[in-house]
Amino acid sequence: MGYKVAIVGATGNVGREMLDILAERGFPVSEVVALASARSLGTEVSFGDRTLKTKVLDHFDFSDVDICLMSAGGTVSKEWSPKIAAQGCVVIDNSSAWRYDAEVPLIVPEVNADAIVGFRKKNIIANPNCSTAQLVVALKPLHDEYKIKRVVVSTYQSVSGAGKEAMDELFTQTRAVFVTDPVEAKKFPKRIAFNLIPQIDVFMEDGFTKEEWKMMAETKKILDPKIKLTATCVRVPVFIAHSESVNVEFELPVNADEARDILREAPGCLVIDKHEPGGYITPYEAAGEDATYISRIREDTTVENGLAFWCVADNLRKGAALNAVQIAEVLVNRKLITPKASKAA
Ligand code: 11C
Repeated sequence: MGYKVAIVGATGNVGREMLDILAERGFPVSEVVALASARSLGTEVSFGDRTLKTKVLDHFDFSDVDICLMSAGGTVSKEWSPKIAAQGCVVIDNSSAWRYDAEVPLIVPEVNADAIVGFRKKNIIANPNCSTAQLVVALKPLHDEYKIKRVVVSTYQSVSGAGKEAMDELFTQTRAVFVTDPVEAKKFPKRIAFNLIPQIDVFMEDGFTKEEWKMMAETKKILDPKIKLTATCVRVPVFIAHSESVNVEFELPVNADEARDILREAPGCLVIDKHEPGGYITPYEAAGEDATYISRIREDTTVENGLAFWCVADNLRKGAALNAVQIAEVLVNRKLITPKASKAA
C-alpha cells in the first residue's frame, strides 16, 4: 500500500522538482496532491506521465495525508507546518523556518539519517539550505576518517536558488546587454548578468550574511557542533547548480590520494578529478543530476593537515527536492510511518 503525499508550493522551482523526483524514484504513493496559493489555483503540474491540477492550501484537509513535502517559504511554513503536523501528517520542510529548532531534526540522509527519529516531537523534519546539503555530503566521509577542525568555504551559487523570478532576471538582463537595452535589477541588489554578487540573503550584525550563517549553523547541527566553519557566499550568473571551493583543516594527517578514494566510495559523492584541462565538474554538467560532484582534490600545505577541493551539485535536486524525497524514503524504509489508509482498512 502506498502513501498519500501532498506537495505544498507545487508550482515553484523546487515543488516541480519534488514531483519529478517522486515519480523518477518510484516513491510508493497511493495519491499525490499538488497544493499552492490561491493565485496558482488550477495551474497544471506534471507528475510522471500524469497532469495534476493544483488545489488551494487554505482549504485542504490533511487528515488522510501521510507526508507533506513543503516548499512554500518560511512564512507559510511557520503558519502551516504545525497545523498540518497536528493532523498526523509528517511535514518535510524545505524552508529555514524549523531548521534551528532543537525539537526538529535537520536531515541529510547520507550524513545523519539516524537523527530522523526525533521527528516525533513535532512531526516536522527540516531540509537544509542547498549550499549546506552538498557540503556536508562531501565533508562527512572526510570527517569520519580525519576529524575536521575548521572549514573555509566560498560558494558560487546559481540564480535558481533565489527562485523563478531570479532566473528570469538573469535571462532578461543578459538579453538586455546584447540588444543594448537598459539593464534593470529588481530581484538582486546589483546586476547579475555578466557579473557576480557577494551577498546572498540579508546582512547580519557581525557582517556575515544570513546564507553564510546558515552554512555554519546547519553544518554544526547535521555533522558536528565542534566543527568551525566560515563562509563567503556569492551569487553567480549560472542558472542551476551551486559550486563551492572548500578548504578543510583536519586533526589527523590527510593524504589527497587516500581522501580521493574515500570520497569515491562515499554515498552521494561522485569524484571527477583528472589533473588535465576539463578534468573537473562544472555547474552546467551537474544540473539535472543527483550526485554531489567533487573535483580538484589536493593537499593544502599552507596549514597542518589541510585539504582543498571543489564541490558542485544541483541546488534544486540534492540541495532541495531530492534531499526532501530521500528523507521521505528514510521514513518509509525504516518503517517509521505506515500509510493512514492501511490503518483505516
Ligand atoms: C540561495 N541557498 O541560493 C539559497 C536558497 O534557506 O532554503 C535556499 C534558502 C534556504 O539563494
